[in-house]
Amino acid sequence: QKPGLELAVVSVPSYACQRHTPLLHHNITLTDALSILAENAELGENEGRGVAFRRAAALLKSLPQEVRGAEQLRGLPCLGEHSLRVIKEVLEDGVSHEVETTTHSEQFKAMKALTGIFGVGAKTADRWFKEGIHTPSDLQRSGHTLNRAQRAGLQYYDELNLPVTKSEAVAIGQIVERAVHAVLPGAEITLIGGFRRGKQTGHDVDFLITHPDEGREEGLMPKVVSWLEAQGFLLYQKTTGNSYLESKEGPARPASNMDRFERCFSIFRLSTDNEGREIQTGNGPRSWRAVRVDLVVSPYSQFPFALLGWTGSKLFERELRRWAVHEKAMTLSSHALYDRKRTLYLRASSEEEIFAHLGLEYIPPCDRNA
Ligand code: DCP
Ligand code: MG
Repeated sequence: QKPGLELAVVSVPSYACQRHTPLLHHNITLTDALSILAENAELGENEGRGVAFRRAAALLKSLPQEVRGAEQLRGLPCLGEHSLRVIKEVLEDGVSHEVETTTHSEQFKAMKALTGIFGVGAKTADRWFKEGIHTPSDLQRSGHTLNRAQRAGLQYYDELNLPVTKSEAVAIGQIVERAVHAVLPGAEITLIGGFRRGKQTGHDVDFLITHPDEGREEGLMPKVVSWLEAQGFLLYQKTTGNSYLESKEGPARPASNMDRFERCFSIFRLSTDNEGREIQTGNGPRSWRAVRVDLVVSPYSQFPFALLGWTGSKLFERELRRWAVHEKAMTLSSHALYDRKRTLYLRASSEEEIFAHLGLEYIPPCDRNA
């Protein structure tokens, strides 16, 4: 063994929620390759395969050094046979044949382009692909009947695929704050999702809204939306009510990973005058852009769970839930934490307390970039 080749790692824990995963890490080439394969699996609705590639990539993101040879991977968890094969190929040849084939495949390119339309999922995209629709323009010409979300997605396609910058997120935050305070003074607004983890860009901007007097937040969203609409800030919105209390399954046995908070999926019209950024359209440049914004309202007592559940990353969330079930016999959702052995709900007034309940070291948002 040449000195320096051995990674300075004694043992790496196997759940991503046990590790610190910073935004900037040392193995981008490898994680980019694995992410392409994960994405391809997800687009093909092969969730298990997607998760396996995501877990392997997350493991590499948490390593303190660059991996230079396959021998450095000995003893590390989360690296399945397929991921290892890809990693070795990239280490030896600089590229992986499978990754190259994937990125150049018509199907992958078309599925990415079509699911890049707001309101279009893998199932719909696949059906269209099989009809010979490969691009948003093909879809436009096809004369297919689209729902309201998809029509907006097509109309603002280019802009919505432009990364949202941190300063745009801050500007949106100021608008959201004005709207929320106009209809409910004292409400608290928190930037969540990727921006809370320290990302400098995102595909959307996510906000969590709550009020210290539990109950005051009920029915808040329609009022916020009316205010925003009246001020001309919304290009599209769809609000769904809170269905947590009516849901029969209860927080201990959520039917899916989707939470049941009052929520608004929207597209904001954001002025770009202060950004020095002009948006090019078919009708020439203009001084505003479309931005995807998600608003979520949580009752105060559920706020730490909502905050933890909405900060991500998606894999980090998945790993937290998996840890809770398999290692602690607990069920974690964005609403609550339930201890199945003691048959009781565990209260928490901060994210730190939830990690403590789960027997995990606290991982700050900036280290949840798994
Ligand atoms: N989330 C989740 N399950 C959902 C929706 C969201 O667990 N069905 C959580 C995990 C995400 C966070 O909410 O990290 C926000 O979702 P995004 O899709 O906006 O993801 P990010 O904000 O992490 O990334 P991006 O920069 O692409 O917006
Ligand atoms: Mg986001």
